[in-house]
Amino acid sequence: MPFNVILFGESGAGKSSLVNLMCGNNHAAISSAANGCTLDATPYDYYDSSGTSFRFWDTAGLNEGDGGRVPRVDAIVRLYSLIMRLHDGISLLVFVMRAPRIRDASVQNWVLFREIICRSQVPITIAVTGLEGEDNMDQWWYSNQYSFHQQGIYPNGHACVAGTRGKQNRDGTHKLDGEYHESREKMLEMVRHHYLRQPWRPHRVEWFREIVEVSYESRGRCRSPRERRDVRRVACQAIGQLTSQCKMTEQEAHGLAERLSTA
Ligand SMILES: Nc1nc2c(ncn2[C@@H]2O[C@H](COP(=O)(O)OP(=O)(O)O)[C@@H](O)[C@H]2O)c(=O)[nH]1
Ligand SMILES: [Mg+2]
Repeated sequence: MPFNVILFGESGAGKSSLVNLMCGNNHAAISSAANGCTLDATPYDYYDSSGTSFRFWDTAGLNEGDGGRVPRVDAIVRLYSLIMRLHDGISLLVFVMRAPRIRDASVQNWVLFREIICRSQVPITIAVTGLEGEDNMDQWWYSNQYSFHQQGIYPNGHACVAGTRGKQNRDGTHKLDGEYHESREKMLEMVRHHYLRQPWRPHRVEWFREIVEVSYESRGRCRSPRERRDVRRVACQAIGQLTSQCKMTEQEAHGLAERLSTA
């Protein structure tokens, strides 16, 4: 069974480009349009030279929602359904963002995936694209990591890359061929180094359903007082995170929790 690796991030960050870069082909559609072109999650299999198979999931972009406050609920729900669908479990999340700035929506996506959906059980790495102009792409991380830490973003690993080959030269080569090949090695090395050999199984996120039950007490099945306390604690924590860190209103958080439970 291949190990599932999910790439997520805003539209236009370079997710599809990085899937192609790692797989060494052009199977994932790349979009220069603002809306992006990946509507649902698409798997791309890659057989690594180390003998391991990976399944890279190119996902819909999580765009900023109304007023730029929350990631779009639809995109979140789609991603959550994907996670629930992956019965072999998840081995790695790759958060893709475009240099130079961490946008608010990126921070919220990070929190949502790492702390709320995966309960910190799956390693998350960052791939920063758009660094072809740097003399030393890797240096970018060391010059900027402080601002990530300030926002509570502590990735398990990082790769500073160029996800494009750039313009074609007259002889058929491309301007950024060197950076592109270097980036491919860095991305694959990051995946090989950080993926979970024992994938995290999605049924554990069952608790999200419980949030809904707790939100709508009358529908809840019978539980012992202790169980109820535990469920309530987890639910309050999750809804608290959705509201404080993802800047959702309580009503939005409950609405999302309800949609997730049926996704
Ligand atoms: N300059 C530059 N452009 C990139 C880089 N990575 C991707 N792109 C371009 O950014 C646009 C969006 O990329 P895409 O992979 O479709 O982003 P996605 O929406 O996250 O899948 C495309 O025009 C890519 O060619 C990069 O590292 N540098
Ligand atoms: Mg795409």
